[in-house]
Amino acid sequence: MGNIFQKIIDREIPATIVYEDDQALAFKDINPGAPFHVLVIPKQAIANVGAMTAADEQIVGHCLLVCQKVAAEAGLTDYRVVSNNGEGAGQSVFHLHFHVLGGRPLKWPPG
Ligand code: DGP
Repeated sequence: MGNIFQKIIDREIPATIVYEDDQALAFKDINPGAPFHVLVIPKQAIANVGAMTAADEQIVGHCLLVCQKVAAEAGLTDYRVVSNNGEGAGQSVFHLHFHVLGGRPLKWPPG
């Protein structure tokens, strides 16, 4: 049981996985917003940045290093890492995830 990302971790639904280790998983976003759009998630269930506790510092730092790794492996030097926190900010899946977007010019701020 769990949200859609837990099902991806558990291999109950398919995803194009680009990186995995004991703590984190990275897979292609099903609805890409850029030529490169990967989601990096902790295997541990944390709803979002707002739900983090001090105990989650290590795993979230690890996820950011995975963001760095998948972007570098794709040959990207310029990319965006973003995490939507709450429905009003565009969060639709309540399992912490970092979007890694690149491969096109990225304007700031996003809409
Ligand atoms: P957010 O809106 O920030 O919570 O981002 C959720 C992202 O998850 C969104 O860009 C689409 C993606 N997504 C939702 N369901 C699936 C799925 O089943 N597989 C994959 N690969 N991505 C999904």
